[in-house]
Amino acid sequence: DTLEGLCLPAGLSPRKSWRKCLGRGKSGHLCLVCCPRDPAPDEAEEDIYGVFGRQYFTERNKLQTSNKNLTEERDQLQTSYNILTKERDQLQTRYKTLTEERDQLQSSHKKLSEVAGQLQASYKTRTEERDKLQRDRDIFQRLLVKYPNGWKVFGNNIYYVSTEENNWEYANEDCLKRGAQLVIINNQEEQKFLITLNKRSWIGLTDRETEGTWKWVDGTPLTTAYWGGKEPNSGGGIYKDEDCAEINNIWYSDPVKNWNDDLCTTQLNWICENVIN
Ligand SMILES: [Ca+2]
Ligand SMILES: [Ca+2]
Ligand SMILES: [Ca+2]
Repeated sequence: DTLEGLCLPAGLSPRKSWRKCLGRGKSGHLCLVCCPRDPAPDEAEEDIYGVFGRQYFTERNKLQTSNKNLTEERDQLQTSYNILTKERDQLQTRYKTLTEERDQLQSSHKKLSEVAGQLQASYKTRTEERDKLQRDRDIFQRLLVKYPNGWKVFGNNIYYVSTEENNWEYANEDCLKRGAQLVIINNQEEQKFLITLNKRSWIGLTDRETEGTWKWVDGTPLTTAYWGGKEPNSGGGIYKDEDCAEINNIWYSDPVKNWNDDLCTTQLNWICENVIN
């Protein structure tokens, strides 16, 4: 089928040509004369494998190019994947750090809230204390005007110890003149306070109306008493009819057992009491 010859392609060196005869026509053989170009291995192969070889090599070249492209794409994807993996790891680290920071902030916020709550409570207490002190100051300022000298405050009451001595009736009248009354002892705390005044004194208690039935000057009956020894003894048969009560810290040293009933004409100091309002 083939016949070797010589061909001269433009600008290239002379080379062997070859031809391929496709078949017999009316006027003889129908052949293709081919001249190889410079130097192409594929075409050299084509020289060997012919037209069908060309299709094969074209396809192969396409596949090789495609493979090369795919390899490049794979490498790019691999690089991208590596970068993305790295970024994901960084983001995970960042997320972890942020989560820890958030937890710390939440913890901090909780502590600060507690401190704020304590401060608010403290502030409220201080404000209440201040208001009470202001009220007390106002009360004492009024008391200073109303009760100049010789009056002493205990709880919500104010007390006056006389400087002179006189009988129970005089003492009672004197307290009324001072806008007060002879002291009524309502509880043990008040009893103990009166002892600190350290004066044998009349108190506002009497059984003048009915012997043995002791009443305070405001008409209320005696419920809790602090009699000393065997008092009240109404004179114990020696003195008659002791109807007025006194605090007697001379005879009795127990601060909650020192009342005595005495003759109402006895000359003693006395204690007046008034309620602060
Ligand atoms: Ca009282
Ligand atoms: Ca009596
Ligand atoms: Ca007595």
